[in-house]
Amino acid sequence: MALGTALVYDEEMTTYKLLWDDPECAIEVPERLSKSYERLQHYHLVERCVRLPVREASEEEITLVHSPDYLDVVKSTQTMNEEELRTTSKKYVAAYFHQNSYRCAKLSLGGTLQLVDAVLSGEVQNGMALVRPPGHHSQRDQSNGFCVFNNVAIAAKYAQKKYNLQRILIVDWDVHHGQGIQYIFEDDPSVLYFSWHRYEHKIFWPNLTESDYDCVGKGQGTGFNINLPWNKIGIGNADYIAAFLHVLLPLAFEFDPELVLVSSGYDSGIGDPEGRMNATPECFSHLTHLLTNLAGGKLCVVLEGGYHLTSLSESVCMTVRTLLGDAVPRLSGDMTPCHSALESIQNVRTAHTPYWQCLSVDETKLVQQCSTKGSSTLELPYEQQESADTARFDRLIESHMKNILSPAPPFRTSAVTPDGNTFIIPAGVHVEDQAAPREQIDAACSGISMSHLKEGHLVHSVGKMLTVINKLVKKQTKNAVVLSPSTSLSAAVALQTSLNLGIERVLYVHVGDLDSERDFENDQKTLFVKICGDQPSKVFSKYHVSLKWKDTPDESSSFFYLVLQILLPLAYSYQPDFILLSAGSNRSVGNRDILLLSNMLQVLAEGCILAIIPDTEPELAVGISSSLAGCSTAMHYGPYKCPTKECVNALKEIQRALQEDWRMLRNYAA
Ligand code: Q9C
Ligand code: ZN
Repeated sequence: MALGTALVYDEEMTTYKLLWDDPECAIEVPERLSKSYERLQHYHLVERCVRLPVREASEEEITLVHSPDYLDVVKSTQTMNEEELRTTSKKYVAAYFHQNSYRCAKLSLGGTLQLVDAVLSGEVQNGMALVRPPGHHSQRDQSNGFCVFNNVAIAAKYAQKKYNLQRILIVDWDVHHGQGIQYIFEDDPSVLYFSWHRYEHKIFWPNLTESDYDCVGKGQGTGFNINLPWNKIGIGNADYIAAFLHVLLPLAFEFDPELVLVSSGYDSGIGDPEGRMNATPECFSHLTHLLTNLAGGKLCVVLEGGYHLTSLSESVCMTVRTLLGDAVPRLSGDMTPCHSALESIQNVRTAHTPYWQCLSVDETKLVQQCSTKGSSTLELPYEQQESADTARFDRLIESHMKNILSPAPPFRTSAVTPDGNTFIIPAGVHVEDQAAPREQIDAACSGISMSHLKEGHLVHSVGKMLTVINKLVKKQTKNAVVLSPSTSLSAAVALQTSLNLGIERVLYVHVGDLDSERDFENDQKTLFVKICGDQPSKVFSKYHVSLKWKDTPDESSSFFYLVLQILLPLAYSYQPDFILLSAGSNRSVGNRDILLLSNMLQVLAEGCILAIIPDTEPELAVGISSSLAGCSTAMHYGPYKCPTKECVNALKEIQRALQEDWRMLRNYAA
């Protein structure tokens, strides 16, 4: 049975604030926390989580990262008057202290460590710590950027020490560079740190040379620090997803972490006065879901920045909802990464090519960096923009959320099983027992060569599948798994039926041999991708692609590469309404690869997936149905290895042929 999601929150962390006038610090307010929590209550998300109490971090924990002298300074602020607090605050950059700062900083860190303990002890699957003060800017002996103790960095050290972890991934999606985390781990290969950040060629705070893409780590840690600087404001959903698919995730899969920590700032979201970026709240659902396939789903999300209260709180809700396993909303907007984002993506990929196999196998890639360096200083047009209109974004985000949040269907997952064989399906999955009437089956099969349809059990399977497809279309069930005696045939019927029912865009992914190949040319209503081990890769049309994929036979898999570099970019570009995933015979990929695929594809089509599995493979059906039911995030898909050059170069051809049509395939600007 699935483990739960933890939530750490204590209103005591709202008991410190800025006491004097300082425009730089004025945005870091207690309401950031209380409003986020209120919103979680509003969506009934709090009651679905396992509440964890906060605790004070110990001095020993604080000094895992900070100097005893700095600890003494922070401690001394407890008894200071306002004048003394001001003087101490001025010693640091963009920092402020209050008499309760020390207590709250201990709770903020202690709360983070509570979350790490709950996840690593197996008490919960994942969770979020809603804490302040934030952490990622603070350094060994200094406060910085509203941060007092470096919560996430200390959490990583704590997890290494207490649980003997060898590999931890830190994902910092805050809009600022977490330079504090970088400094702490830059020579340490056991912690892979990824940060994207507003940079604008160094004109944006904290204005550091070492925030650029060419800062890849030092000594033993070379290659384990990934900086993705954004050189323009207005970076949005397509850019963030492209950064995940083309930079973070391939390296993260190759790294194969045992724990993922997120420095989760929402100042990278729309409306934020600091970030001025465009990512909508549901983008954070996507980012979260894409990370659940790492580290067996052990994911600790820890609040950092986020200063537009509506954007912040809706994005927090999206994150928690996704941790709980709810369906991921569709991403709105045109999925075309902008030129500046692609430049940054290209540059960081090139900078890291020497250190990561999955980048270096890519021979055809441009080896040059884009010349964005040095052009810096005088690009100031963004500073002249009118200041962000907070109220306008309030209304915009509120109406947007009403549009994208559809009610959960009565059933999450339905299953069609061979008669008398229901026991293999996990608890909570609804087993369909109503077959559609024979006339409907015949109508659904017209035009499809159905020589085997005389077989009674196939008729029965197709009949029940039709009932399930009707439920999918009517939003009575979110997704479904069908055990079929002939998956090619069932998939053909499912495709035709879904189109007849008015679905506009179907993504149809078939793994293995297909009994009869239909003609998909110019049928914009279907994007068909076939993955097989023996026929060469081929682009029949932009809507019909055949991919050759074969791993060298051993325990590890490189399938993540195909999913990240081809399938998800295609799918994000196409924006399907419905996904058909079928497994045929003679497959060249393993069952856990198919599970990874079905888990990853759930970021599309609001999770509306129909998986068709041979009825001779109940283990696969069990895996898929628990993945679809949102209760197998604990799956570990590794170990991983890199694909062969032959595979990669074949995929490269496909990527090149299709990237004008399907823009998320692009990972360079030139
Ligand atoms: N005009 C966090 O998000 N001010 N800290 C920058 C730029 C400091 C942000 C001024 C921003 C600190 C956790
Ligand atoms: Zn920030």
